[in-house]
Amino acid sequence: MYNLSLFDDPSAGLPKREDLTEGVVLLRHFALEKSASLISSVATVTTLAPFRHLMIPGGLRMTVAMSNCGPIGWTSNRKGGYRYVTHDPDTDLPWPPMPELFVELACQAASEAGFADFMPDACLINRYAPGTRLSMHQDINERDFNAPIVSVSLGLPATFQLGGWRRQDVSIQVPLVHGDVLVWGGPARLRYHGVRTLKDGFHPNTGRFRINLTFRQAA
Ligand code: MD6
Ligand code: FE
Repeated sequence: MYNLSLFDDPSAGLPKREDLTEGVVLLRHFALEKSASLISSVATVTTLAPFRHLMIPGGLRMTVAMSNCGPIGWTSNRKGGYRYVTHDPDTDLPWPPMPELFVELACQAASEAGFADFMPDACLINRYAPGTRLSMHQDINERDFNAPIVSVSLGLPATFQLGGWRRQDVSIQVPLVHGDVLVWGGPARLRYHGVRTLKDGFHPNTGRFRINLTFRQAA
């Protein structure tokens, strides 16, 4: 079980900023101060656009639950495949607006990592329960691969797998904890990546969940 204690901060002593590979910057605890507000905004957004387990083209359901906010949102179903849409297919309503706090944080993180002028139009919200995982994939549904992706981790810790440009390439394991921000772009933009099976635990801010926000310039 993972429980937060003052005495076992897994990122204690690690650098605040780390270049993991060309184009991937880990900003440790970058979102920590805003984390409580981020989590309450996630609750508001997902009241309007509830978390759901999307079906992938092969007919399987994802174990990770997803929602979106912003002008466009990522979705998938059996027939249409992976794509961005302006309306939530479950409610036929536009996705909830992206909270100002989200935009601010994403732009600050991008700029800190060396990507000026980042302006997200999509925020995908992933929710992991213990036992769930995200298999290795590339993010290829965005229009312009020159824009980075900003990824914010909240709640239970996870191991992020950072792979190469082919699915079978070896990956490095990156531990991500509450408040960490990963900025992902440039030559790394099309690397395979995934999230290993979440371990059980309890986090004071999210309970038995990990929440991940990925900000994209998708349209
Ligand atoms: C996650 N993240 O951390 C899943 N994709 O829950 C992603 O799939 C991801 O963190 C592109 C860029 C950064 C990411
Ligand atoms: Fe991804």
